[in-house]
Amino acid sequence: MNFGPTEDQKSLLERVKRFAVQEIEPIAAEIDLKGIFPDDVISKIGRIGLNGMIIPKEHGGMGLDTVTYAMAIEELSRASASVSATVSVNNSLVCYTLDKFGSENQKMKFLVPLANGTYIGSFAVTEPAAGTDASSMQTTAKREGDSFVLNGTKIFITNAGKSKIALIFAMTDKEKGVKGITSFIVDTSSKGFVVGKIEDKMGIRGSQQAQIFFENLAVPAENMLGKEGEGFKIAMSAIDCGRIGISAQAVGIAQAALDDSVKYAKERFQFGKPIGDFQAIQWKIAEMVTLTNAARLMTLRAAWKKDKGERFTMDASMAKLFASDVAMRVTREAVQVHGGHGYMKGSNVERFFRDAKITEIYEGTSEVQKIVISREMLK
Ligand code: COS
Repeated sequence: MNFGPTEDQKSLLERVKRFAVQEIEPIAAEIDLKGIFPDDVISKIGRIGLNGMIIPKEHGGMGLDTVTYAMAIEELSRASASVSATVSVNNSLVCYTLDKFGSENQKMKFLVPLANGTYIGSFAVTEPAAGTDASSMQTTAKREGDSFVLNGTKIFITNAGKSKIALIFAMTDKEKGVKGITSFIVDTSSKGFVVGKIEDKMGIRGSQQAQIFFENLAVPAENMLGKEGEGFKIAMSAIDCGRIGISAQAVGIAQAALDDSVKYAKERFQFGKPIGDFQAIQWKIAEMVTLTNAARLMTLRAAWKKDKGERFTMDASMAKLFASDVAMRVTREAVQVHGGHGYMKGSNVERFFRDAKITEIYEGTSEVQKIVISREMLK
């Protein structure tokens, strides 16, 4: 077992860090405040390969393992969780899923441009009446000749309105419940694909989430991903990988909050000395660093199990459950360390605190992670 990064990992992470510091950090507060999707930065991220990190080189990606991917997502998240949300969805939910379940033709046509940064993708499971209970989805896909015709509504879809390719999950046979869900690769410029309201959110305000409507949207049958009725398993498998990305994001947010708190504790003087000289602050810093390191280890271990080809569902859920809780606890303490300054709009820790909350909700709430973990333990 080796806890240190390899030379290759070090060199990639240095490049990602440089990019994050030079290109993302300077705009992070503004994109949050104004709720702007940073098109230029996301395009640059695509051009340097970070949108297809875990995809083999022959399909347009960087061919990295998941451990390295998680480290890179952490690095991006330290600068902006809004940016890393877009990157994580594209890598884990979209590219990984196409790589795992797509045919060679589908990979050449859709995965290559998604992994090499030409396009970004989105992943649409959630509906007004189907969030945690994905099996209750109402979107239907009816076979008509060589096509499936989709009707329905999706909500909270990350990258909607920005993505060229969307993975859409729809009911091809309602009677069969979860076994009646099928997955489709959809060109979002098709007739009948309508992007609705763009959400105004508490955090990750520089990422874009929107509603999508399907109005007799015809999808060629050859764009079915996997087999008919396999959609739920495909979605769950995608989200397993996605949860590693969100854990890494949570670790990055916590690390950024910790870094700012350590700096502030040395600079801020009260009663004639830095506040870091007081045990009240020292204990907070000690707990923050311990929790953040533990969350990182769990995240990297889940990624390592995936890389070894082992079942990693429970590890990904444990990592996300723990890391998202750590992100909340550490950012709450970071605001406390900063006092009134940390409560003001425009302070980094105020943004980190709001960004952290989503990691307990998306790609499966903390309550869902407990269901997944306990089921594995008790089966
Ligand atoms: N990977 C692959 N297959 C999986 C899987 C996984 N992680 N989890 C479940 N499956 C398979 C099961 O093996 C089962 O197939 P078989 O009957 O052939 O064995 C099938 O999927 C149905 O599984 P299950 O009966 O466990 O489904 P449930 O409806 O009971 O699942 C939970 C319940 C809550 C665990 C599930 O619905 C879930 O994770 N929901 C959260 C969804 C989510 O994260 N939503 C966020 C928005 S999407 S980004």
